[in-house]
Amino acid sequence: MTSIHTTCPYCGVGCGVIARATEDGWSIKGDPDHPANRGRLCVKGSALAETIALDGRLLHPMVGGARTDWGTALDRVADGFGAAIAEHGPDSVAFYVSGQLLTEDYYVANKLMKGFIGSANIDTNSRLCMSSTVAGHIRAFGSDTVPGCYDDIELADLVVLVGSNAAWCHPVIFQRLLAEKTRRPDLRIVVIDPRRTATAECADLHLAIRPGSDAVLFTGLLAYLKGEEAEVECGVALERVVTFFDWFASTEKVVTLWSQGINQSSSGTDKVDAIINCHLETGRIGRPGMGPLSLTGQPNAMGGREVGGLANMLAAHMGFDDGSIDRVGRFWGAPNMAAKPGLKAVDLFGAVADGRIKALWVMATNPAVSLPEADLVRKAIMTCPFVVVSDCEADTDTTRLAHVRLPALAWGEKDGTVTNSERRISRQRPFLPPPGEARADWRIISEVAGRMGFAGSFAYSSPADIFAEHCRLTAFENGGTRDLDLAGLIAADYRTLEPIQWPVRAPGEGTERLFGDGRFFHADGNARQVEIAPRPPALQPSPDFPLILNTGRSRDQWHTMTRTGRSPILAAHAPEPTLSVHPDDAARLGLADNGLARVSGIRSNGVFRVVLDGGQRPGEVFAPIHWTDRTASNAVVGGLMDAATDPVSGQPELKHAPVRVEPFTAAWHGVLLGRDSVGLPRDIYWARAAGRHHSVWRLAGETGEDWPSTARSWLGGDGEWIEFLDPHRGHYRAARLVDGRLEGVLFIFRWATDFSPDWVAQAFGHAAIDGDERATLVAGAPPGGDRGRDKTICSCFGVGLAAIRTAIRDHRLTSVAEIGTLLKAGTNCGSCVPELRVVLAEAVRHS
Ligand SMILES: Nc1nc2c(c(=O)[nH]1)N[C@H]1C(S)=C(S)[C@@H](COP(=O)(O)OP(=O)(O)OC[C@H]3O[C@@H](n4cnc5c(=O)[nH]c(N)nc54)[C@H](O)[C@@H]3O)O[C@H]1N2
Ligand SMILES: Nc1nc2c(c(=O)[nH]1)N[C@H]1C(S)=C(S)[C@@H](COP(=O)(O)OP(=O)(O)OC[C@H]3O[C@@H](n4cnc5c(=O)[nH]c(N)nc54)[C@H](O)[C@@H]3O)O[C@H]1N2
Ligand code: SF4
Ligand SMILES: [Mo]
Repeated sequence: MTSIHTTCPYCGVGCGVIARATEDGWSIKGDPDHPANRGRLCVKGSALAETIALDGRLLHPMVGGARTDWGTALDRVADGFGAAIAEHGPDSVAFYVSGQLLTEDYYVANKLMKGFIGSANIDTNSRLCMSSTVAGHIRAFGSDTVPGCYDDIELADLVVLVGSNAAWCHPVIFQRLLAEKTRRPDLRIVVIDPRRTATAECADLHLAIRPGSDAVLFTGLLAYLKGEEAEVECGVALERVVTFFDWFASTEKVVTLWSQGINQSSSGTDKVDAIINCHLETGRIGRPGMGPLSLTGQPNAMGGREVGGLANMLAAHMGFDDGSIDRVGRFWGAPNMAAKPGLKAVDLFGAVADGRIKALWVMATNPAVSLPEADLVRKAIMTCPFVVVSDCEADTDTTRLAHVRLPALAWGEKDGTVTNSERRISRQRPFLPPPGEARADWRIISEVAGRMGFAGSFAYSSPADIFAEHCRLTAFENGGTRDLDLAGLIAADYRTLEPIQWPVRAPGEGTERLFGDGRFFHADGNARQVEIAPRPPALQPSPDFPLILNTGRSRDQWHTMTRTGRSPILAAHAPEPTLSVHPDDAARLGLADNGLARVSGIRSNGVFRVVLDGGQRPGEVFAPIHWTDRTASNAVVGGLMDAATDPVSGQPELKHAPVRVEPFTAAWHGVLLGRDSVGLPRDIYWARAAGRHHSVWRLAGETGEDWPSTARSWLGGDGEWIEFLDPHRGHYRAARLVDGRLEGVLFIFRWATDFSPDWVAQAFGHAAIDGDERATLVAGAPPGGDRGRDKTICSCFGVGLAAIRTAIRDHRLTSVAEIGTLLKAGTNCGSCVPELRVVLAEAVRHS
């Protein structure tokens, strides 16, 4: 039986997984020998096998919407870039790449742009993600170094999570923390986040600070640690702040974890340094159980930093000083070394918009959704004379805008390395054959380089070749002057490479921690405490836009859903784009729980399902980032965000936008189940979620419709129709069958409802619908049962909220462990444990 050891393609925890062939597909399990997860997986990792089907994949090169062969497509790309460079110079072209590329892909893209095209206009979506941390590290340490490791989290006596919802976004690290807390209840957890998140639910102390005030808090902490007077106005009662300061001051083993609540800010670099200052002041860095530890988002955010994927870094953790440019140029034998940093993501798309960029190549990212001012970004891409997109998916909001689409290998097919948040390099190994004509990104880029006249320097035959070259560059004239040194991996057997933490100066010798010896990478060998003057977010609420929109992640989806969106298991937790609103705000604004709201930003608007959430601060609403024009009528939060950036890092302020929220008053509500894409208009509300053999659309509209004809335009006209119309109550139900097979159903109600026709969903799995079943298709209720939609809490075992509440009540359950014993909920991946704790606590409050 085949079994392949590889690495999860989602978050920066970098869990090892084992893929095994089974009779009917693949099983994905946690790798017990991988040091990041020791066998654990979260719900996204556990559901990977559901995401490897080929429907929706881009399988052939496409030029101008028509399928073509690779030779033609690659010529077209090389010509398009070559012509722009010849006419307008190297800075008239740009690559926009991604932390979801493998290190080898990333290395080749960077080398082509910075050494051979002769521009540094290559930037990455990590600009939106980790760039403030990179800049903060460099200012403090003289290098972009993560000093510690995951084991420190378990060795600490105080773990502070700032702007991190690790329970949902780095679930396996969070589970390691909770397991240690169970073993050692004295271990304290502090969470600093304006929202009461699943992470905050598990904390000993939650500081629900005013958004953007982290630097006030941490400069206050620094003053406290120095014994100075501190004034700390951050929207939290002083005694809670003092408790945090006391705990921090009096605990030697402190680890501070942070993520996007810190980075995605117009003062993110300062916030990072405000945190690091407190660790430098107390000398708590690089020793077991202590240190600042940034949690990286994407599977290879770190690898991208290592090769120089950011426009302001050159390669192998070297910058744009003359010595480095000369050194890298000699190593590459490069004819056209870039002499200065290139455009950072937001500016890069600004240059696309104003016509300075004539040719753009986007790889492994979806900027039409994920950049701030996403509507302007779309317009910019549409006006760019030549746009290439490499992606695994055929139809994304970005691939739609491309002149040339290039099919890339996806996870399970591609082969290379990634680096996780603790500097650990792991292999991603293929276990599936390349589908269609898809190719590895490194190969696509190398072939374009060859066609541009650089064949000799891009003659790679495997990712192992590229990795060895990357390792040699990190070691080249290093002599201990640079943190990133992979000398010990140059001759390693790539095939069997075991997970290892850099620097690896000699074979087999990884590095758990740096800086424990007090030596840093500034010229004088010291670290720097950067003086911070806290600044508020760029835009504040105004009478027109009185609320603050905060954005981030949902538990079971990944970014723009191109992979997770295929899984019915993952869709169950949050099938619609939500807006979390404090009940007092909702009452004031006339919003109902489970109703709809229109959110208007300065440039754009969207429609979201309202969720009342007492864990929101009044005046602030929260929306997840996952919905696109492919999965919802109008819920791209990127369009609502402003493009204010951090002056040092260039990272945009993606956690803070002034908005207005109003009820979206629906005249009707509906549920549609169908097999393929259906032709829904964008002036109604809809959101699509994956089902087993179909998709489910939830619908609502502001004006009435002629249902029989509307149903035909949405579901397709031909075939056999079964219909039920009750004009008096405003109900309409219809099913369309073709050759006895169910193709689609539509249910319309006048009132918002939890209606979930699960019995109809099953009918999509049947080859033909028999007489008895036909009668149930347009029934308003299941053949004798419960009609409500239950919120899924445990995705692994499909356990819903109602069942958990009933079990707690009927069996007088008092712990998460007891719920697990009875219902299995929470016993596989553990991602839902924080939610189970909330349900338990509520049940206790109400009993
Ligand atoms: N399920 C899931 N997991 C993921 C991803 C995913 O798409 N889905 N994506 C991965 C990626 S690329 C990334 S970058 C990480 C992101 O991981 P996280 O950063 O943990 O996730 P986010 O939800 O973006 O934001 C974290 C928190 O920042 C808080 N926040 C907002 N403003 C402030 C503020 O001013 N101060 C503080 N202290 N907090 C604030 C938000 O309320 C939010 O709870 O997740 C990774 N893991
Ligand atoms: N408002 C707001 N906006 C945000 C954020 C936020 O918190 N709030 N977070 C930001 C952050 S931290 C991030 S990381 C970004 C993420 O945003 P994006 O990077 O835009 O989102 P993804 O959906 O991950 O896009 C990855 C694309 O690459 C494709 N892909 C996957 N693997 C490969 C591969 O190997 N090769 C190729 N060629 N293609 C591949 C996928 O099919 C998908 O289309 O969003 C940012 N935008
Ligand atoms: S925590 Fe979950 S998403 Fe992140 S790497 Fe591990 S299994 Fe994958
Ligand atoms: Mo990210």
